[in-house]
Amino acid sequence: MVTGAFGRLRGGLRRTREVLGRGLERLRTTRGAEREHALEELEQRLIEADVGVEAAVIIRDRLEEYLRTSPGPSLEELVGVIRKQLLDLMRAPVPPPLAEPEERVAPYVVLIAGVNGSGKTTSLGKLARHYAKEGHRVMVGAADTFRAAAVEQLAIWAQRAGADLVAQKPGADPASVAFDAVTAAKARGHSVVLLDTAGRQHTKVNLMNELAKIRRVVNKAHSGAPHESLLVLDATVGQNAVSQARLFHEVLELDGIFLAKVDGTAKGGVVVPIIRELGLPVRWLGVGEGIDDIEPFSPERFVEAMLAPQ
Ligand SMILES: Nc1nc2c(ncn2[C@@H]2O[C@H](COP(=O)(O)OP(=O)(O)OP(=O)(O)O)[C@@H](O)[C@H]2O)c(=O)[nH]1
Ligand SMILES: [Mg+2]
Repeated sequence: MVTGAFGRLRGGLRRTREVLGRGLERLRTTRGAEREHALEELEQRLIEADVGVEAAVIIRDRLEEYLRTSPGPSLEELVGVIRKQLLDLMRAPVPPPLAEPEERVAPYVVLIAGVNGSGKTTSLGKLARHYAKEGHRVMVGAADTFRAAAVEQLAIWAQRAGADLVAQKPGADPASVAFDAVTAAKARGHSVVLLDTAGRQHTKVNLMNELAKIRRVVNKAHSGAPHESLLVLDATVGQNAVSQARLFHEVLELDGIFLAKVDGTAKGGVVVPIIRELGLPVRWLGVGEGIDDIEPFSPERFVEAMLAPQ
């Protein structure tokens, strides 16, 4: 794991942590009607951190119950109550973790999708570097043929990561590029293929169908592929990420989420409704614009970063 990644994750969740910390402090130091008010406020703060209304109400109820039996709690105790609740909420039934790229399935193909500007290309660059560092030979396919600049941007990331690139002219059929990339990777012995796609609004049916086509064609190039369809979500959009994920999931049968831009948002709590309401695993967190600003998702580390003081 990247040194300092936890620091960056904590840095990213600083605003969420401060907001919750202040709420808990008020809860600890008040009594009676004022405490009632502090509970209301904390519930509101949780909703603002985008954990979802359902989770916010569950956590509030649990805190209320705790305060009834322990009217003078320490801050640590209150943090402990929220920590346990958040972890329980994130342990909702989620499909088991996927197999990591294995020799047996090589090349392991990852299809990357998402709305415009969510962070797809950057996140792909981070994944390319991650897999290259693990000793994989990585091929990158430029299936975003929509803008000429998209290929150039991807080529830079591929070079930084030490990955090879397959691209065609702007305007080419994205499914054909994806097919070429997977076929070339098979022929040249790459063990991981990462496919970049153009940003698309989840409400545009024809663009969503194009993704389904890429998926089908990739499967023709290599049976079992794509082994992983990853949706890149921008954490700063909060709850809207959940509806995006729902529609992409319908078309792509997603295997997981790459939650980008967790740094600098107070909406990091959105991982809770993503896991709970969609039953999709969050696989990765993007915690900055650099190639090493990636962190595998772990509920424990995430909750720790969200709550731990100092
Ligand atoms: N702070 C921060 N910025 C990020 C992160 N990931 C991506 N970005 C920034 O988000 C912006 C968009 O990133 P791209 O990777 O180009 O997004 P995209 O989804 O490929 O965009 P399109 O291909 O145009 O749809 C860039 O300015 C990135 O630097 C992250 O984890 N943290
Ligand atoms: Mg892009």
